[in-house]
Order: sequence, then C-alpha cells, then structure tokens
Amino acid sequence: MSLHTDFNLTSLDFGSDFIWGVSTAAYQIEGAHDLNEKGISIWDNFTCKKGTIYRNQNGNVATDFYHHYKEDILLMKSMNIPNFRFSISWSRIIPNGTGTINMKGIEFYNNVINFCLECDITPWVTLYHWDLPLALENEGGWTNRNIIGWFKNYTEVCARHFGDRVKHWMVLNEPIVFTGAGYFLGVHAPGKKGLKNFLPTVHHAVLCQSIGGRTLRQLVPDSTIGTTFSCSQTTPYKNTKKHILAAQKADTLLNRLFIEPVLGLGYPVKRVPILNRLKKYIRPGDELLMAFDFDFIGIQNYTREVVKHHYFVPYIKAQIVKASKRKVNRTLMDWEVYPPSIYNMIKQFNRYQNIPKLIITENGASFEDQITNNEVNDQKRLNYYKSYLNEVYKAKKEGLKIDGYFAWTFTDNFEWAEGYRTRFGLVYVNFKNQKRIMKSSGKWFKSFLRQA
Ligand code: GCO
Repeated sequence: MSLHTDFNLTSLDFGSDFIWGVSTAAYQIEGAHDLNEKGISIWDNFTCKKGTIYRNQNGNVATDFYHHYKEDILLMKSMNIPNFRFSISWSRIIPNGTGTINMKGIEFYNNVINFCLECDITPWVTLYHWDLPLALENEGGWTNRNIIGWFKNYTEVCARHFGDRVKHWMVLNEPIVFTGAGYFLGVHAPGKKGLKNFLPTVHHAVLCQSIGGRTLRQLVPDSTIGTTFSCSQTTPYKNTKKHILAAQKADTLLNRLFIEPVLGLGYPVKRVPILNRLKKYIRPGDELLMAFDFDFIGIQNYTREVVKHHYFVPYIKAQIVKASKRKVNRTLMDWEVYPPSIYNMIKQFNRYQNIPKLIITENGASFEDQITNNEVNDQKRLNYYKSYLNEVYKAKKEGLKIDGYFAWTFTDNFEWAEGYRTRFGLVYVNFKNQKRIMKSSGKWFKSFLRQA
C-alpha cells in the first residue's frame, strides 16, 4: 500500500450531490467556558483534575471559537467548504441540564447558525458531543435512567430554537467512545469506571439516540436526521482461531453495539456474552423504543485495530495491539495509517438493510506540524487525506452507498485527554495569539472542493 497515491480526483468525481464538509465539537473549540451564564459541563470539571489531561490542559479557551466564529466561518467559506458540522454545548443553553434556559447561550448559536447561512454554509448540528452538564452528572449522568427525560427536553429546546433554520441534525457523537472511555475506562469525562457504570450508560445512550431522533422528526419534520458512530476495521493479530475470535469481539464492541439496536436487531450479544447483563436495565417496551429510522447514519473512521487474544483482559479476553508495537506508519495518536479501513467500514455498514444514506462524518489525522515562514507544509496529513479519499472513491465507484464526507477537523483544537498535543486541523492555530494559518492540506482541500 503506497501512501503517495496518484490522486487526480476532484470533489465532482464523487457526484454533484455528494456532501462535503468539516466537523468540529463544542468543547474542543468554543472556549468561553464560564461566560454569559454557561453552566459547568463534565469536561469543564474533568479537566480540573490533575493528571487526567496531557500537561493538565483544558478547553477553557480552546480556539476561542466563541469570539472567532465569524473569522472561522469566513475562512471556511474562502475554502469552498459547503457544510459545517458543529455541536451544541448543553450546559451553555441549559446551565443545569434541565430547567431554566440561558437565552445568551441560545443567542450565541443563533449567531453562528445565521452567519453560516449568510455565508451559504449549511449548518449540521450534533446534539451531544460528550459535554454533559455537571449538574446532571451529579445525579448519575448517563447511568441514571432519568437521562431519557433530560435528553428529550434538551432536544426539544434545540429543535424549538434552531429548527426553523437547522435542517441537518445528528443526535449522538460516537456513543461507544463516551460510554467506553468515560464510563468504563475512566480516561474521559466523567472518569467513571467498570461494568456497573458502563452497562446502564450504554442502554440509556441507545434509548436517547432514538428518542432524540423521534423528537426531532416530530418537531422539525422537514429536516434530515442522523446519528454518528466511530468504527474501525478489526484485524486478527494472527490467523488463528483465538485471535480471530478476539477480533470479532472487538468488532462487536467497536462497530456493532450501537447501530444494531437502532436498526431493530437488538444488542449483538452472541460474541460478547457479558452484554447479556444489559438485560438488567432493559424495561418492557424498550426493544421497540431502541429502534429508529434515521435518514442517515454517520460513520467516523481513522484507523484499523489489530486485535490479539489476551487471556487476562477481563470480560472479553481481547486486546488491541498498538500501532507503535507493530512498526507501521502511524499518526501522533499512535493510530495506524491504514486507508483500506475506511473502504471496509463503508462496505460493512452497506451490509445492513435500511440505512438510507451513509455519510463519513469524520476522518482525518494528527501529525507534527511545523511553521516555516508562516506556512505549515503538512505533507503527511495531505497524503493521508488523499489516500483515504481514494478508498472512499473506490467504494462509490463500486456502487456502495456513500453519500458524503466531512474532514476532522477545521482548525487545530483541544483533543480531549491529549490536550493540545495532537493537532488535527486543516488550519493551524497558534494557541498563544489565536492566529489561524491555512495548512497545505487546507489549501489542497480548498482546490479539491473548488467546483463543488
Ligand atoms: C469524535 C472524536 C473527535 C476527535 C477525533 C480525533 O468522536 O468526534 O473524538 O472529537 O477529536 O476523533 O480523535
């Protein structure tokens, strides 16, 4: 597999109705963490705990999108980017999660939405990109079944205030990551651990996924509604029975756990019997509630995982073998650069019936960026994009369903536990003075999109 792919495509080769855009998330860019009566989120809180984040950094300021949104949206426009995916910070518009609405928060998102529309950029809004109001976490957060009512109310507030202009919605961002990293491993907010936190969280996220979808459809019937999933091809470490089984288990957890209940297939318990313990949280009627006919499914792919049987790993006896241990081409996140993974995941999701549209809602890479004479020549990222887009094109050409592609991400930003160490942007941010510099990858994306 060569990374220096011959790449002669333009965006038009994917069809004139293919959707192109960039993705972001509130906590990673907004900053203004306590401005204008915003409430505290679990990420505001988690980042205060020493040792949780690289160099104890936080998103208090981030890229200060809160004050730079016009500049950023104008830059986006100058780069021919037609669609902008961002998320709403729940605690900015409902500081305590339920109850009083903060009109200053509503105003901020109104300004962002209106400015996008003025610039001819379509807003794509994610309701939940991981920043739960702390007040709700203090009552158990996602482990508490009351989250269903809290989330429904939050969805209604968003639909009522923004639904007249926002016609593209995503309910959740990568539920396996916020449940797994946040409520099982404890490495993301809120830092909870263990099965007793993970399992109820999974079930409640599955319910909120579809309840959010249903609520939006009712209140904004003329909109396109989706939800997003992270996914990675899983490859057995060796072609032996036990490693193959380990890879299948990882596939179940990473790629199937949240999509299958949406499609009415229930939880994929066969390969990972521990998931049978979800029964404890399933109430009569839930099976039906879990399913929803989304207008599109967003998939987010960065890498593949090589998986090994490991006897001592509790519950699943499977372990991911890091890219650095395999001597493969990798990003700063220690994720293997493996373009066929995006093709294979498109293919895997195409095997499900009843997904009307499939959109790549994130793909991108973090590499060391250097500024020389005010330029950032990020050839590795550029090659990454080209080689992954080649694979998306291959899928399209073969007639697989694939309807859009959003790059992760527009500007460098706060990368969760990695802080500001790992930059993913098409645009470089100097975090000392908030200056933006379009990277080579950004310039390339601009010319690639020219005719879109
Ligand atoms: C997501 C991601 C983003 C990350 C990106 C790179 O799920 O949407 O976690 O927020 O920044 O995936 O890791």
